[in-house]
Amino acid sequence: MTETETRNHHAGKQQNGGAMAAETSTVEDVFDDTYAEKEGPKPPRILVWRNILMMTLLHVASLYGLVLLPSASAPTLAWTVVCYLFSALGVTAGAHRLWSHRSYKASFPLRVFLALANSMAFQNDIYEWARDHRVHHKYSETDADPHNAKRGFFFAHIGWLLVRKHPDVIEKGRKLELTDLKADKVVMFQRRHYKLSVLILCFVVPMLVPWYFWGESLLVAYFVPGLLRYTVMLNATWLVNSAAHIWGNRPYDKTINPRENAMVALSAIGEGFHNYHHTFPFDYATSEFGCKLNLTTAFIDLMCFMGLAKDRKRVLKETIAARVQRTGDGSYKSG
Ligand code: ST9
Ligand code: ZN
Ligand code: ZN
Repeated sequence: MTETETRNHHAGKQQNGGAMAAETSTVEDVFDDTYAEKEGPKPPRILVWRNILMMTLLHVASLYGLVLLPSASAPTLAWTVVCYLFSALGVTAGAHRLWSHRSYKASFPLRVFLALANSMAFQNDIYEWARDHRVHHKYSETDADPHNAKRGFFFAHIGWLLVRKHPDVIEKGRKLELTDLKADKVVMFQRRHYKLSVLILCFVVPMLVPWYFWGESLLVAYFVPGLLRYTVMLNATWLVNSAAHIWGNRPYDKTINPRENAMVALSAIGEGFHNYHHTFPFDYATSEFGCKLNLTTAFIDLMCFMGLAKDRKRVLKETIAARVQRTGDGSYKSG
């Protein structure tokens, strides 16, 4: 980003995010243009060998899962898709749109459902996920962003989980207002019992269901709906941080890195409209176009229809149009 672009970036955020967020956002997810990266050399990169080893093993085991895929029965394949979608919703509708951004309200039973789904996703507990995600929005593409995409595709994708965090992530994260998360009994219960819930929901349940109900071999049941599903879902999530911060159009704000990326939206069940999302982080649909390529929005709508959720926040059409005119890159298409 050039200096002029950086200034525009900040100006764009101040004019839009600042004013609008004061009215519509109840959490600290709006870009903070007062933060400046520290001068001088960057802190050394400290590798975390345990994570490097575990992630390598997981990906190698998932390749074996791919080899076993042709020998999985049809119900096992269907179950793999169910586990993928269930765990993905725990991240998209749960940790992301509900707990990080408070873009809608969810009843107690729905929060329990989403917390269980979130444990199946094994992406850190909801509290930690939401805290990291709020720093990601507030200090996007700076040293205080946990997966700062300026450090390249690999770092934004998986590298950030393999090294110690930049001290600014922790320093800024500690100053965030997180009382809403601390006050949510479901979030704190999941945090207290996180390891056990992951063991049961991410590994044991996906494996035992096909074995018990339709006689799938334990080998296939462990490697396909278990490990392969988990790895694909992780990579689909990480693509939002890597690909959707690098490739795609910027119809809403050309001064920020996040992009509209349809492929990412598809695999991440609606989370690839990332230029829109970083421009209007409090919108429950994370996209201007509702349910289009956006299963998560359809799910939240269904929950509202069933009386389990309410108060979906949305951005006015006129506000979007004005923003497109002011800061868009000219690629905007309606619908
Ligand atoms: C995973 C997460 O994959 C993926 C998140 C992706 C986010 C995507 C967002 C995109 C939008 C949404 C799209 C959804 C799409 C979904 C599609 C689904 C198909 N603030 O952490 P430590 C404190 S996880 C304040 O050890 P190190 C911390 O509390 C995968 N404080 O830092 C602690 O304090 P204390 C599985 C913070 O040592 C201290 O600092 N999990 C913050 O640098 C040290 O914390 C893994 O692989 C903060 N932000 O280690 C594990 N951060 O001591 C990965 C930290 O007082 N994690 N603190 O308790 C780790 O092993 C480590 O965190 C580390 C850093 C090695 C990465
Ligand atoms: Zn982002
Ligand atoms: Zn977000």
